Amino acid sequence: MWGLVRGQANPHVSRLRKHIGDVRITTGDLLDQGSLISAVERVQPDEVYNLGAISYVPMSWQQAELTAEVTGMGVLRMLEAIRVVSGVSASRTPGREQIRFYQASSSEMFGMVRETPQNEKTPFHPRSPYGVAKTYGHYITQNYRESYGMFAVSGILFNHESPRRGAEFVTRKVSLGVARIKLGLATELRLGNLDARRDWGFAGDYARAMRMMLAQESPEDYVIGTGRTRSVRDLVEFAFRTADLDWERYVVLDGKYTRPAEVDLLCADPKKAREQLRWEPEVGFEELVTMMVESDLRLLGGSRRPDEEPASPDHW
Ligand code: F7E
Repeated sequence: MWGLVRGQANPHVSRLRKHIGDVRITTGDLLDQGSLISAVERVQPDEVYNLGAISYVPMSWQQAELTAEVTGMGVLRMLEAIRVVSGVSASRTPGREQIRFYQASSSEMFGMVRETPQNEKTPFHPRSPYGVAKTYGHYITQNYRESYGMFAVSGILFNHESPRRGAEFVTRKVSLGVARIKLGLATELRLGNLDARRDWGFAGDYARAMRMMLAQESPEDYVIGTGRTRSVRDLVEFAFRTADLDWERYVVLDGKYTRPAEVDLLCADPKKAREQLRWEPEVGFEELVTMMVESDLRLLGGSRRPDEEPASPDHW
C-alpha cells in the first residue's frame, strides 16, 4: 500500500507514521499533473483513492481559487494520470485489469438541500467554494467513467469522524474542548451555529464502504451516511455529559465561527449502499462521541507529547 505525500519533508508523515504502519510513501501534488503521472507510473496501483482536498469548509472562502485547484481540478489531474499511464483514450478503452479510481465526494454538494433525506439522485446546490469544487470532482469522475469506460466511482460521504479528526472540525473541537475543561486547562469553548444539523458517522466504517465500492462488478456512485441527523447542540450536550459537565456553563457563542452561507441540514439515505454493498455502519453517534472525548482526555491528561496536541489557529 502506498500513500501520496505533497512537499518536501512533509511533517505529517512522521506524525502519522505510528498509524500507517507499512504504508510506503511516494511524492506527488494534486496541483502538478506531471508529478501524479510519475507517482502512478512508479506505484503501478490496482486502486487509487483520492481523499486529497482542502477539506475545511471555512478555509474555502479564504482560499477559493486554491480550493478549486486542489479539491476540484486535482480530481481531473488524478484521473488524467491514471488514463495516461493506462494508455486509455476515447478509441482505446481499458482492459479488465484496469486501475480502479475512488473519488471522495461530499454531502456538502447537497448544500441547500432539495429533499430530506438525501440520496444518489438528489440534486446538488453547494453553499461554499468547497462544495462547488467537490461538485466538479464528482461530475468529472462520472464523465471519465462515461467517456473512457474507466472504473471510476464517487462515494458521497456524509461527515465522518474519529479521534484522529483535525481539531478545526466541530466534533474534534468539542471533544478537545470538553477534555481541556475537564482537566482544568480551559474555562470555555467558543462555537458558531449550534442549530446546524449533520449526519455524523465513524470514519472507520466509511473507509470500509470505500473499499467495498471498488470491489463491485460495475462502477457506481453511493451515498454513505447513517440516516440519522443531529444538531451541533445535540453533539455539544452529549459530549459534555459524557464528562459529567453541564455544557451551558462553558459554551460561548462566537460570530467568528458562523459561515457566509450555511448548510443547515444534512441527513443521508444510505439505502442503495445497504442493499447493493451490504454496508452498515457499526459505530453509532453516542459511541463515536464517547470514543473521541475519552481519547482526548487520555491525550491531554496522560503522557502528552507536545507534537500530539493539535495547534489551534485563531480562526478555528
Ligand atoms: O462543521 C457548525 C458548522 O467543520 C459542521 C468536512 O469533512 O464534512 C465536513 O464539513 C457544522 C457546520 O464540518 C462550529 O457551521 C458550529 O454547520 O465539522 P464541520 P462540515 O463543514 O460539515 C463534510 C462532509 C466534508 O466534506 C468536509 O470536508 O458545525 N459549527 N460551530 C462549527 N464548525 C466548526 N468547524 N467550528 C465551530 O466552532
